[in-house]
Amino acid sequence: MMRLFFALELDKNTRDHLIKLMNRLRLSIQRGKWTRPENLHLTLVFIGDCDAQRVPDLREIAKAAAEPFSPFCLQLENWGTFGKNSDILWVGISENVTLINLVADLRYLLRQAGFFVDERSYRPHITLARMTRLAEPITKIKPDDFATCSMISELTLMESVREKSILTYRPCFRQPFLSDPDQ
Ligand code: 2AM
Repeated sequence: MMRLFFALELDKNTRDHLIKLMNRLRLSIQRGKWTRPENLHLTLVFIGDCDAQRVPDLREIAKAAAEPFSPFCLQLENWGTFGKNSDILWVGISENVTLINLVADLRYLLRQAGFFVDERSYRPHITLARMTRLAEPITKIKPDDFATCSMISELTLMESVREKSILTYRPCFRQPFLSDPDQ
C-alpha cells in the first residue's frame, strides 16, 4: 500500500519566503510541530492508501487532467488555522480559477476511476505547522508578506512515507501542464 496525494511543488523562492515567514511566526507560537521546509507543498487532492498497481491509472488521470492547462502562477495570501483546536496553521492561496478547475477535473477523473475523493469544498492551503498554540493573535503579518508568486508548470503524485520515523514526501511522477499559453 502507498499513501498518495496529488500536489503542487513550490519553487525555491517560494519555499525560502515561507521559511522566513515561519521563522517570524515562531515568535508568536508557544509550541507547534513545524513542517520541514522540504515538505512544504500545496495539496490538490488527497488519495490516501492505495495499491501500487493503481499508479499507472493515476498517471493517466494526471495526464488527462493536466493536458488542458498551461503553467500558471500561485499567489500566496493570508493565513489561518484549521481544526477543532484551531491548531493547524496554514497560508492560503489567492483566488485562482485555474487551480479550482484543475482540482475539480482531478476529483472528477479520480471518482470516475473508482477512487474515493473528499466531497468537501477545496480550501487551498499550505500547512506551516500542526499542534500549535498561539501565544498571541498573529496580527503582525502584512499583505506584503505574501507577495511571492510561484510559477507552477507541473503537478506531482506524492507518496507520504516515514523514513526513520521522519515524515517525508517522495515524488512518484510529475506531469507537466501541456497547453500552450500563447495559443
Ligand atoms: P494538511 O496539510 O491540511 O494536513 C499529505 O497528508 C497532504 O494531504 C497534506 O497536505 C494534507 O493536508 C493533505 N490531506 C488532505 N486530506 C487528508 C487526509 N484525510 N489525511 C491526511 N492528509 C490529508
